[in-house]
Amino acid sequence: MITGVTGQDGSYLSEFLLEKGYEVHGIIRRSSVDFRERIAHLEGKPHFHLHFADLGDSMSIVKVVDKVRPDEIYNLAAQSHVQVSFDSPEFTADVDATGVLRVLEAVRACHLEKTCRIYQASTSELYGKVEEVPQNENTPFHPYSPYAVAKLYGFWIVKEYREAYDMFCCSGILFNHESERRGETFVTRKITLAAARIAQGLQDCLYLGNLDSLRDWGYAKDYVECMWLILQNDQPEDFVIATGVQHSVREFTELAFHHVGIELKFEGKGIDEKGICVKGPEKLLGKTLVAVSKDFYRPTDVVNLWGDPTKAKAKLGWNPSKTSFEQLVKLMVDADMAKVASEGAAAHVRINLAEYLEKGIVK
Ligand code: NAP
Ligand code: F7E
Repeated sequence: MITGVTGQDGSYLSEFLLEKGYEVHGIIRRSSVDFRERIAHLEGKPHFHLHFADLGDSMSIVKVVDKVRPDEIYNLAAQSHVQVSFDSPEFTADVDATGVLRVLEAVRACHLEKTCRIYQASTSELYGKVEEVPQNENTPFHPYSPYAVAKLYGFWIVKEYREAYDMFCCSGILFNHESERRGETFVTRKITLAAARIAQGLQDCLYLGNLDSLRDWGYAKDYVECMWLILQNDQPEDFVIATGVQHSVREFTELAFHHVGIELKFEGKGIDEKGICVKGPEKLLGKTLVAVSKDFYRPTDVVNLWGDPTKAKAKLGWNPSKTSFEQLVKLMVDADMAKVASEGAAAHVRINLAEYLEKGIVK
């Protein structure tokens, strides 16, 4: 059973488990629209089932757990956007903190605590205002957003149920992982989509926040394998999942534009920094293609995430170097170049929305 099945990770994990011969039961929320872009290609497959439930509604979770009686639960559902958690802190706490408790209690209510293994989608955001670089399983937590504080509760309640009730429940402390299916307002996807649009003449400028922020970015498809490996381990344990390689938002931006044939030169500092086109199509030469907007700064920002995946490598045999940073950026840019080229008129609605997002009118 996968909560958050319609999300980036849920869609890749579904494919991974179906490939392994699993019967996959996904949880979806009721929505006024009935198109689930990331899993549309899986709907209708004989071993893929969907159920309505909401992490804010414990009865709905109990009912699905009782009906499905899962051997494994992957709790991926969350309000996962850090900046949005400053705007909706209470909702974020309800889903990302209490929601985890609801899943654990549903398993107990259905008397599955001795048979059902539970994976909790924990996060490098727990390290927040970092106290050590790079971060491993023993690094102290210092959450630095309403999202991270909620996820910290999720982490500790999983640990508590493991010890109090001897349940096989574990947290994967995953560092940022991206893909062509990443939500369009996370920084990597925002950049690759904008690079594709600018290259194809559909957008003038990309507005970003803190260009100095450092992240350890991996490929989501590689990371879902680790979620499964964590539940196949002999013991219930928590693991850091990361590549062990760190880059800045500025470096990601330079590389993404490079892949669409545009070389950027960054000039200025802080809010006045600009990425100017120094090589590329004639009409873009000398133009500011990247600018900084204070709309994308956060009240508190996490700026130095860098994971140490030694334990996952040694105990799970997981390979953190399967997809390099360069390959990740390229595959995301290639996918967005193709998407922008093929969507034509349909892409227009998205483009307008993206412009609103860029200018901070909608966050
Ligand atoms: P995502 O694309 O934002 O997907 C989130 C999923 O949660 C969606 O399926 C969403 O459903 C669902 N959801 C939200 N609120 C819900 C509710 N109240 N009840 C039921 N479902 C709900 O996130 P992701 O990138 O795949 O991340 C998966 C998980 O890993 C999240 O818990 C995230 O916090 C965590 N995480 C992510 C990263 C990363 O870099 N991607 C790193 C560390 C941890 P709708 O489609 O209906 O909105
Ligand atoms: O920001 C900076 C921003 O929103 C990365 C979630 O999956 O990973 C994700 O959270 C960095 C931050 O991801 C913009 O300030 C600059 O320092 O892509 P992001 P995130 O906040 O790291 C963790 C591990 C999770 O658990 C979360 O669920 O980039 N940044 N300019 C920007 N960020 C955004 N979104 N937009 C900008 O324009």
